[in-house]
Amino acid sequence: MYSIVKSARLIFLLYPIYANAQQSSIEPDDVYGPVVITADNRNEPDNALLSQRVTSSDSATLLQDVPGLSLYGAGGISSLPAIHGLADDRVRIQIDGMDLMPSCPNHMNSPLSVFDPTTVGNFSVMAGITPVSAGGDSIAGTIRMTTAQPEFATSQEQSITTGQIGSFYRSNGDAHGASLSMTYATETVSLTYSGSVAQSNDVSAAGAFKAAGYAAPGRAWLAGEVIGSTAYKAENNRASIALLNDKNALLEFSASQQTVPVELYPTQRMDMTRNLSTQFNLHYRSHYQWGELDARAFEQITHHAMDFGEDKQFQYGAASGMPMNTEGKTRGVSIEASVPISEQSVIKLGSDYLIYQLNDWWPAATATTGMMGPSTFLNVNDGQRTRTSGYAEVATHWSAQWLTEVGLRSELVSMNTGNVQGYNNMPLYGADAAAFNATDHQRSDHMIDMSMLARYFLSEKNDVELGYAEKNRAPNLYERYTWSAANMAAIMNNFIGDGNGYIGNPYLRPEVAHTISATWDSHDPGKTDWRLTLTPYFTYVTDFIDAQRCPLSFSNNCSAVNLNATTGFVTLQYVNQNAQIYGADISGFRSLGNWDGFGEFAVNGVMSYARGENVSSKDNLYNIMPLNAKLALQQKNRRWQNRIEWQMVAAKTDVSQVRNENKTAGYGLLNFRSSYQWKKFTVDAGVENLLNRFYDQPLGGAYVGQGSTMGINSIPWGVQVPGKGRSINVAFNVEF
Ligand SMILES: [Cu+2]
Repeated sequence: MYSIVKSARLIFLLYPIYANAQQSSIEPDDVYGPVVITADNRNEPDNALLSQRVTSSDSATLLQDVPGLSLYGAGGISSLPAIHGLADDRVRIQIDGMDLMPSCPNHMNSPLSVFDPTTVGNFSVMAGITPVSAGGDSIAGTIRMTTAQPEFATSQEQSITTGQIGSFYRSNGDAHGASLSMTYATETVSLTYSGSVAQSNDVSAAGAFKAAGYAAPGRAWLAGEVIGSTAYKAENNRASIALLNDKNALLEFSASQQTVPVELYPTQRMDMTRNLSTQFNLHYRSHYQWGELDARAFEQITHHAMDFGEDKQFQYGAASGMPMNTEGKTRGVSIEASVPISEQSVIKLGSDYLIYQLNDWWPAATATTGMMGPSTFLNVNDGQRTRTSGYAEVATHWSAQWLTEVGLRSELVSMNTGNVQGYNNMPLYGADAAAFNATDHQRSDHMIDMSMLARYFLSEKNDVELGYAEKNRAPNLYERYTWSAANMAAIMNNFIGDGNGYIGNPYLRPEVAHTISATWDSHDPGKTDWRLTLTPYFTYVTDFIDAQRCPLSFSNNCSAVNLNATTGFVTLQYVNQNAQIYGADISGFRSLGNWDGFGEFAVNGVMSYARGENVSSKDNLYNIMPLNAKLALQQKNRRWQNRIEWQMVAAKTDVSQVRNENKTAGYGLLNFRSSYQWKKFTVDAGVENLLNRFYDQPLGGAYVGQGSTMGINSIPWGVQVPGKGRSINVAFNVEF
């Protein structure tokens, strides 16, 4: 059995390796040094992917050890990755080559959340300076996730049948689940099915962070340490077929679907009561005399429904709940050719076309005219956003020491939406709707991205990299087209989990980020004994989409009290301002060698610092991870691996004042993980938060997980979502 991963690394790496162009073959690691995490290299010292699956059913958490990457808390399986302090839509997320985006006013169904961690084959993270071929309509960086590559039989084997089955249990939240995958393959055809289920109850912090009591009128009792609205249940299915011809051309088609019957959100006023996300992906890749061709067509269809979940008040007078529905559809095609143009250079030419359609509507909750009736509230009506782009990128190996990469990308983002209406035409909704409908909604943004990167190999032990990038992101449909300044409607539009209400702004311009970044990478010649990398960076963003307090001139729903409040939840409107983010990441490892009878020992560590400032308002940017470090000691002999990890996080004191962001205290945590492998059987076990320390997650968001969440300040303000208390985790996996 062999996997085409080795012969076709190009599927997930940035630069193809040309079999017949030895000298000019350029490895992506040479140029961008993306952090690549694979499920296939369990034996590598710093591989954490497989063993991390035991700790979480949230795919994004597999990235938590990547330098410079942090996670915004959300639902149990849908945290949002941030790169150097910039999160969500600012990060380009590609899953098996598909550019996906959430379809929800709270970004509950983020791209990574619709794929289970057990389907992740490989992650590649490009921070800051992203090649234009991997970027577009994003300013922070790119995360590429690929599922396992198709396997084919060798000519001796004729056919193969392989698979694996696994299961896990986590004590905190009584989380459990199972996964299965099966592959049947001949030399030319490979069929794979994979499926998984995962569920959890509400998880608990290490101690009480609010008073015990009924979660909300008519709801069950919640203990003081239980973090309300953290339960979830999800099912994933994926089937794929891949065909490989004798010229090594690959044609693959996959269909995947996730059903989430329920996922509760401690940081949102609403919960996900159903989400059905379906993806179809057709991919072709082939080598020709002139180079390499890669083409793709895909579609994602999302049906999303929200209401108040089991920890939030459901009955508000005559209104039973507040149904909110979203439907999103993304269709995309992309084509890319890589052509060697000289002994030293490869050019990559590509084009993408993407059309995204969105409807977001809230059916009446009462038959009478009032807060929520009798008509349907149209939050985004017939929204459309299309991206058309083309790029060229040249990588050149000038000598054995030195290589460069330059790229240019042109992108046109066009969007439009239909007219809107509130639950009724009373002044609360009528005036805002009329003002929105009176404006022209059509927008076109032409954006030019540029990246330049040089890498110089100073010696066997040292190399340096220096880069500059200019990147653009056009506003999303919610940022431009949500229109109601009524508190109750505005708080339903919130991506970032700060509990505040957000109002769109049709006059937003695209964000333009200028980033300079350098990496100094020092290591032993084989990169096996020790390594130390340091990456300082600086990003200046013009027209950064931040927020201002709801301006009195915008709507009669905006109030002077809201304008000046230094506590409590507030309503905000998106606005273009200038911002800067600077910081540095340090990471490294050192082998401690073989200790008699105990196996190989190694230490590794990562430390990140970031500072984000709004230059226009002199405020701090929201949710910037304070100084933090992780130090781990690992031991490995043939079957056993053990890892003890110490995580240290400083206090978060630079907070966004416009959002009344919560400060958090510093903390330290110990985690322990162990893995035992015997033939085809693997057991992973671990204890998270070994000492059961209480802490507030700096990026956990504002706690709005229980109570009367429909009223902007009908729930306590100032409570941060705490981190989980101790959890004992076990998982097993059998290959066959
Ligand atoms: Cu939602």
